[in-house]
Amino acid sequence: MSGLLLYGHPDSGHACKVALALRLAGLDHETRRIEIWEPRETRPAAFLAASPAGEVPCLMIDGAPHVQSGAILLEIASRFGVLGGSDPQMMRRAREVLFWEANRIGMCLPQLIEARRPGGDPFPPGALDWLEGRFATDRARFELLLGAGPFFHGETPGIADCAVWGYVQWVEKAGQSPSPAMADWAARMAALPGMAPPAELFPR
Ligand SMILES: N[C@@H](CCC(=O)N[C@@H](CS)C(=O)NCC(=O)O)C(=O)O
Repeated sequence: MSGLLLYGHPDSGHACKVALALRLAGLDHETRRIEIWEPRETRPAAFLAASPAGEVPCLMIDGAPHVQSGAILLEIASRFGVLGGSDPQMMRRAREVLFWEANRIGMCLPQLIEARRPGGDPFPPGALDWLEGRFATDRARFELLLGAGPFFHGETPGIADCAVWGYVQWVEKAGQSPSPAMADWAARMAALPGMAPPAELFPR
């Protein structure tokens, strides 16, 4: 067994971010699918011991659990010196984009997707309008942060690109439309060697 084991699910953009980072960095790893739509108590004991909240992603590094997608991305970059991790300027950039993503786009897009899931709990009145308003702001900020691109880390993608891609990959599924800059960036991400559909990232 390799030293890296990632627990995740194809419907989790948070888990997809980490899977993509491992693939782009060429880090040998295993993945294990956790059925996040089934009750928590049905999840494997080894996973629940590693991720006490029962959430994915959880990355085991040499047997030690790491949770929270942004923290995991920072750990991968700094520990292995990949995807911007070998350059302090790139790590500063990564932290800025990761915190923005977690607070903004990585908050409203998952909720907009959840609001459309058949069988999901209904959202309170006004919540969808509020989330859509936030996304409109985030879409404009995306362009500002990306700058001249082509990636958030410049000429080659880094952990910031992985973080933003986690949910921007599903912008249409969230009922939103990308800006031209977002659509172009998403197309560049989709063309990266190592990119794979979510179901392939976490096969059954
Ligand atoms: N802030 C966390 C979010 C983790 C999260 O919400 N995971 C969801 C899937 S996207 C999950 O595991 N849900 C199953 C559950 O809570 O039972 C991160 O960035 O990793």
